[in-house]
Amino acid sequence: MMITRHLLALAVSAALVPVALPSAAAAERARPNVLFIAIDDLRSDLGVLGVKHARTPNLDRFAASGRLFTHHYAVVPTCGASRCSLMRGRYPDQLVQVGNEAIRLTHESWGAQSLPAWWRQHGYQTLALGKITHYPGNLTGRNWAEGPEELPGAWDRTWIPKSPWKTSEEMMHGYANGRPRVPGKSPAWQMNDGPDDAYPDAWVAGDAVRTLGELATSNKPWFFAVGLYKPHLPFAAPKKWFDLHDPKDIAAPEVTTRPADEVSSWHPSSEFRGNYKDAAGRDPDQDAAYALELRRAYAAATSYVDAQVGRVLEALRELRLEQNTIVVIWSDHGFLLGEHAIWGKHALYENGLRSPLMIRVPGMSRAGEKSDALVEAIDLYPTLLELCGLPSPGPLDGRSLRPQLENPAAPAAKPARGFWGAGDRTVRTERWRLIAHRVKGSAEPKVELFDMIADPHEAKNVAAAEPTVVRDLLRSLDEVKDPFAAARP
Ligand SMILES: [Ca+2]
Repeated sequence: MMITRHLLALAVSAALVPVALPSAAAAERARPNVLFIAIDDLRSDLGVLGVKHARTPNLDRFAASGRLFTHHYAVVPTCGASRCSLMRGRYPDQLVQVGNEAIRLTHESWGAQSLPAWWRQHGYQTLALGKITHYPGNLTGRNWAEGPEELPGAWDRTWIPKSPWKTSEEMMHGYANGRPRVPGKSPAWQMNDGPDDAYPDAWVAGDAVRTLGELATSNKPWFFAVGLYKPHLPFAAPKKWFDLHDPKDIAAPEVTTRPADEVSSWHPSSEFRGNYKDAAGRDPDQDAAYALELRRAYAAATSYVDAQVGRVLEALRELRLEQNTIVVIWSDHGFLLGEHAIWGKHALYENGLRSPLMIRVPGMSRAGEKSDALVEAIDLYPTLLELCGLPSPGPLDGRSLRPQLENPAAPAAKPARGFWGAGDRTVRTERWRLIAHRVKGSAEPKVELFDMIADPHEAKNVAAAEPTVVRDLLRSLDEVKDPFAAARP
């Protein structure tokens, strides 16, 4: 099977030289399937990334069969906006696209060119299971009663599993055996001495396995998006996944001090403090034991979601779909577990934006070697266009990762950018991270600059000592459209 062995070469030549293909029908049959697995709030705590306490054998094994991007960055450190950027292949270009309502409130102007809609228009079946856009089930089915579907017309099928949780919101913030979250009262972590299906992700994985079985007999190429919910808060998992993590092995955050107020884009962890409460009233910034409990629970929830990913990948293998399926595993952003005295995302620091991305293309060269190039979530759209041999819907901000898929040493095409709040922007180069924090009523931002090589945990703001670097990086922020332009003085 020349076609499947050399899928990458074929797809690339199809994109560049469409006349070389024998016929449109043959091209459609030759098109690869895409399995896209989205994990929620998973920071780069993987065994394969050298994190000692991590127990992620399935993700590690997958990395050994594809390309792991060690420096992948979300564009916005919150679920809805990060997923919006991925679905568009674009940076946010208006304020609303920096929030969780990004897709629901702006899809009318771009939804027909969204990743699933575009694939669907080009002969793919498109399916979304679980949390893919912001709202689980894409606001269909048992929805949040908040309005119309997020991406109408993009999916042939979009759904959440039938499970003990009554609504998609309960599923997203679910406790064991169908219990919903009570905002402000529920604990931030939970351990249940039961099977994997005590929590929602086992139900998502079960539906994914069944659906792959149906797709295996399809004569149409498919794009199947599987959205898992963990390790998003609450950090919950069956006891067996906690048992993998000896409390002695869990380390404290490296830098726990809050950055200096006068330059800081720091935030007070509202999602964590507003929605969850420790029964004993402990605060993780004041109680080191509680901080370690939370960090262990996050690791356990990560091991739990890793196991569910493993079930889906094993089904793909057993169904003999691997040779014609591109697999992408992605997390929508990172999470700060007490670093900088933040328990949450919603921050432009390294741990808020950096998250795992792995891509496996059948027949790829140098599988298992990592790419250290700086890449962004918006790069996935043009990458998949090229791999699937589809035309581009128009200008995209992302760049295809084909160079890094062919050669893991290929350099980054651009720096990584990030956006948050009502005017904060960041740019990450190989050496620096600059964060420009908007000050209301002033044209001058307050600046944090970290030397990521000398100071990878962002302990020391060196902006005052590096005026030339600051000037150049502030200029580079303006190389892409400012989504906050309308709000600036
Ligand atoms: Ca998320």
